[in-house]
Amino acid sequence: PTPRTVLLTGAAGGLGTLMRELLPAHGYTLRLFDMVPIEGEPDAITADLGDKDALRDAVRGVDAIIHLAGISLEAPFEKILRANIEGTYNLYEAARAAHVPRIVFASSNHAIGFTPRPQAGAPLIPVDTPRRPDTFYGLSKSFGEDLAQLYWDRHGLETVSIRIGSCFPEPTSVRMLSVWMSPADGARLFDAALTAADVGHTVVNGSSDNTRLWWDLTSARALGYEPQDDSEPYAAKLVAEQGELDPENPDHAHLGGHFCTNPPIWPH
Ligand code: NAI
Ligand code: 15L
Repeated sequence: PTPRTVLLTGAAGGLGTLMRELLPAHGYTLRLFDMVPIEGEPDAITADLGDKDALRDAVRGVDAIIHLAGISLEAPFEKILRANIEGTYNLYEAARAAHVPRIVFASSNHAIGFTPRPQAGAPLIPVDTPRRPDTFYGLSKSFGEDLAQLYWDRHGLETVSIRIGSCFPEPTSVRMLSVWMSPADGARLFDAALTAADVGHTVVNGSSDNTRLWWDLTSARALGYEPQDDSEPYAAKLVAEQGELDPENPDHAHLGGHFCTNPPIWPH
């Protein structure tokens, strides 16, 4: 059956706010969860992913979960460990205990961020490319994908792991022209991930059908995703401001962009 009531974790964040606006039109009723309160949403659950009692109550009776909550950029390892690694484990345990059949996991391009960006005419990055996290953040997404595989193999809990490129209202860099996912395409991909039959654990690359695409969208399309948008209308302005990507610039060499070159944030 088509899932209707969906728990949205990370509902207060940038992507969560966009999906709160867009997913109801696809027929979903959302239950909202975030550690920060959401203005105008008195029924939202305000709790941390470390709060197992709150998670047990939050997952009760939902048809599926979209898991966005967590640290969305590089941070010290201990913080990533708590929010993204332990937090995602806590959510999966709550879902397993409550027999929630499916989770859509917000993975990231940074799980494979050290993959060289394809040069013009080269094959697109396939979804089964080896994991090459570019940060502790990307490592936590790699963990989440493996956790999802474990919960499918052991417990029959399905997941679609979406390696999101850059989902913002508009692309803001030349790199983003290649990995941008328009919010409307984001909602289409979440909808496909929630409704496709028999996904087991499926990993997909998540972006619009950009002219300058770097990765392969075949596994996303196999879920029924039909992207409608392309970043190219934004290209002339961004290229005029920033120039084309420079093959000699290490910030431009990999899928993960400057995540690969920013000074590491070591544990402390
Ligand atoms: P964001 O940082 O705007 O939102 C994350 C939300 O999670 C925040 O509202 C925050 O309060 C909440 N959160 C953080 N730690 C929590 C905890 N321990 N317990 C409960 N809530 C907690 O990030 P954004 O951009 O909305 O991304 C959402 C998800 O999608 C993240 O998991 C991010 O890693 C992933 N993603 C997003 C991309 C994008 O382009 N926006 C690209 C790739 C992945
Ligand atoms: C991500 O994983 C981040 O959560 C988001 O803020 C962007 O930085 C995005 O990747 C990106 O690579 O542009």
